[in-house]
Amino acid sequence: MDNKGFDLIEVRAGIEAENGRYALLVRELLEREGAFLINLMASPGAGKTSVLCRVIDALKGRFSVGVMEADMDADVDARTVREHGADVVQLHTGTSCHMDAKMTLEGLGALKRPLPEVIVLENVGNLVCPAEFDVGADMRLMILSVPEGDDKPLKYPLMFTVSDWMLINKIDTAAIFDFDFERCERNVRTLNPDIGIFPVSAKTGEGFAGFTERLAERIEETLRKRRGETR
Ligand SMILES: Nc1nc2c(ncn2[C@@H]2O[C@H](COP(=O)(O)OP(=O)(O)O)[C@@H](O)[C@H]2O)c(=O)[nH]1
Ligand SMILES: [Mg+2]
Repeated sequence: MDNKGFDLIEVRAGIEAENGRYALLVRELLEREGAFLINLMASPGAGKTSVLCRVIDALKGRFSVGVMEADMDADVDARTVREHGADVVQLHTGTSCHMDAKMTLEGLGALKRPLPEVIVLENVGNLVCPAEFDVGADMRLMILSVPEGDDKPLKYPLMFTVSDWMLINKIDTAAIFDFDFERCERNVRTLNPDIGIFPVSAKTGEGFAGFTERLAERIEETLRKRRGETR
């Protein structure tokens, strides 16, 4: 007890340290098993599952693909994804609005062995909490959908700051929502100058060929290193 008359314990720091230890275990597992993990994050309804189905279709001829579907309670997305031929586990997070590294490690433990070469974690729909937790993924991929507005990076800066790549989904609706792509990019690049930005439509398929090609190259590069191969 200090002179304020009560104890002050920084629980947040403890949570972060524990999460960091589990994230390290996730990275070691991916390294050992030769797998690439994508942490897919977005608001509810932005198009995570729709994008995921297109990504599975594009990658499944080239890599084995697995999915971890995180949801507070439901399992509709797991069924949709299963129909696209990916090995899938459903993770119920209960009252938690995000996945942390410990839950991710548990999810990886539930996937078939050998682990799929590409594993996508569809995180809980939320732009705040998932941004705060490093789950040990190789890539943080976020989706902003056109109806959410080109000023969303200003409202939820952390998500845009920590992501490696960003998809702007639902570009088929751009005219209706008066979405300004240049303004959006300016807002994002102020926070994260190096972020990769890919405008797509999971509905029409526009933009997916270029995006999935770049994604496959990135995955291949990492997996080659994990297999100890040099180019
Ligand atoms: N117009 C349009 N609708 C989309 C697109 N992508 C997803 N949707 C619709 O948006 C809704 C939410 O998509 P879903 O993939 O379930 O989002 P999630 O909650 O982020 O997983 C569904 O009704 C989809 O059909 C798109 O590119 N264009
Ligand atoms: Mg979904």
